[in-house]
Amino acid sequence: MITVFGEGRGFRVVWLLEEMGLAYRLRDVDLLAGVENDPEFLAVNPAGFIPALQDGAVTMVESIAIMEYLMARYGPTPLAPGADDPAFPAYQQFLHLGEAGLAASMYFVSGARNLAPEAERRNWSAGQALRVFESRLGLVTRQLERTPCLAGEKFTAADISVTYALELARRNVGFELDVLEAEYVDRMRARAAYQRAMATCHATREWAAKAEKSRAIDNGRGHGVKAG
Ligand SMILES: N[C@@H](CCC(=O)N[C@@H](CS)C(=O)NCC(=O)O)C(=O)O
Repeated sequence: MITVFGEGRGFRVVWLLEEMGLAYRLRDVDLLAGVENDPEFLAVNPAGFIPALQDGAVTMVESIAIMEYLMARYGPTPLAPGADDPAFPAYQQFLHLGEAGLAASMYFVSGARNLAPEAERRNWSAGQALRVFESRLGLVTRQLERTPCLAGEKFTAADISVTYALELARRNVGFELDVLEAEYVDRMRARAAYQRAMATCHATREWAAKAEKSRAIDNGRGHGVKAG
């Protein structure tokens, strides 16, 4: 049985598992309660971050690497176009840009805005992370002007990667997506596998509901937004 430890970016993994129709179980990890109080999880990932995956003798971290592992081991799947597919380069690029360019940057903006002491909320590094996020988002928008999904006509794991990042930005710092980006996220949310993943991921559901309530607070494209 495949076990996914923790939500957060673990939502990507659960969504992918639902798209692929693979059996799994989700094991909650409560970061706010302190991972030091969860020795079973620390035995799986001594570094204490989520998500982690266990699949028989395999233990892995890094949500994008986990998705690549699952698609390679249990594929082939149209979620991962092959190297000879014309969609492959865009697929690879956006699969990784979703974490390395978008979610990783936004994670630190969110930390500064929501967790840092008041005087450090608009520190230089948080500003830099926001600028990195926005410049990479520009590539997403340019691609969506051309095609409905990031690798072209067809939905792939690159869309799972990037959708998570856009939802993170919207939920955690009230980042205002433009019309094209917001319509894209709506299309992704309409997928049956996304909805099954949401039904499984109770912490993600609660996070989304809380963010929805405080959506009123924004000043446009992430500049001057208040902590959500
Ligand atoms: N690049 C990693 C990021 C993992 C990550 O930062 N996870 C967050 C929650 S979504 C976390 O566990 N933060 C606590 C920590 O890093 O100690 C991935 O894609 O899995």
